[in-house]
Amino acid sequence: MKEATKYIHAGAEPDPSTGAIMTPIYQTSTYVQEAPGKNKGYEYARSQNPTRTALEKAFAVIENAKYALAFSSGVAATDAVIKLLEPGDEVICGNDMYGGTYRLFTKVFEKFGIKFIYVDTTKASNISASITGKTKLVWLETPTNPLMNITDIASVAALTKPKKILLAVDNTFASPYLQNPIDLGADIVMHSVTKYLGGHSDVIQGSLMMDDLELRDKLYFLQKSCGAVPGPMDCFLVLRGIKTLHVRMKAHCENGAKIAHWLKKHPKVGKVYWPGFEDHPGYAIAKKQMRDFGGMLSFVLKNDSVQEAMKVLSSTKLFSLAESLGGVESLINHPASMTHASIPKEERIKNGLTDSLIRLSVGIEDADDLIGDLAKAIG
Ligand code: P1T
Repeated sequence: MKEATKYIHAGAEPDPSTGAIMTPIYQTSTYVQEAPGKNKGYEYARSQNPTRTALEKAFAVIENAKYALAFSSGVAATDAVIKLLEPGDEVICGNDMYGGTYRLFTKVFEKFGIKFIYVDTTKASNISASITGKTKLVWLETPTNPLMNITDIASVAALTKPKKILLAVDNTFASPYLQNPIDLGADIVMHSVTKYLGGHSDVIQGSLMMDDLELRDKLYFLQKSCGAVPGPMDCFLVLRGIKTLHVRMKAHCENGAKIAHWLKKHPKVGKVYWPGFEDHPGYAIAKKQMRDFGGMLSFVLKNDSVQEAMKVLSSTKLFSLAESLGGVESLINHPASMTHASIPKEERIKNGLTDSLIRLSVGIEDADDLIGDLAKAIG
């Protein structure tokens, strides 16, 4: 099935009771049973909900996975993956990642005896050097948030598979339209559905996709036991969002490329972080494992002044100053004080996330209008 058909028909079956083409919002907490234990496959809405079932089927289809689970947020999905582990287990993860993931790892799970080792995952040798007998999981973000670093998923899978170490990839920045980690050997794909999958900045949600039934069952057990499930209205909104993913992503990529090239030529702009530049260290890998380069990019001003960066951040009109990304409208963000504020300053700076870094989520407005907005703000 070609992409456009896949996104529109993923998980979509007419509703069995009415034929409704869109799966209804089953706004119910429980289901009436014919006799104890005799039911139609739905018992209690924390465990199952038909709107969520339709969405989970769609999630699996769009990531070329056999199974998928929906969670109440991206961090809830990540939380479920880490809960597969036992005290004493070790996780190798990237040194550039969403601040909330870092906070979950360091502030919540470390105290339960799980050890996180942060390395530059763009070099597979850094991962192999950190593997011990206790390593149970490698957690990758690619492209990373916010520095747009690229890791070769297939090379990392070649390291983890023979050692039976789980490989999970946070595919939020790419979206399934640009990259399918399961096809490259990952065991679990995670999405902050809040972003490109929802696509309209109106939902907080997360998902996990996987091929292995035993792994699915363990994660389903955690989903229903810990209870971080999305409501049916949110599932409906995401079912609707997915239908236009391919159309939106094409526009995000086109606008992202135009703005990245424009910024690169701007006399006041310093480094631009975008994997579509031929001189980006991850360009060749991005070209191999992604279908295009996406709508996320970061940059610093040439004079690297935090004060000047703050002026830009508060001067744009079409780019709204806000956390989050992946919606149809453009956003501008200051990672150091906003999305990545929970990472200690020394850690951030050591890994290249400076106080003057500006991150853009390029939306699907007219590119010339977006460039005009940035031109005025940069001056
Ligand atoms: O916000 P939530 O749906 O819980 O997803 C968390 C998350 C996980 N992974 C990545 C790569 C993310 O970017 C996020 C959320 N990020 C932002 C809110 C942000 O502005 O970067």
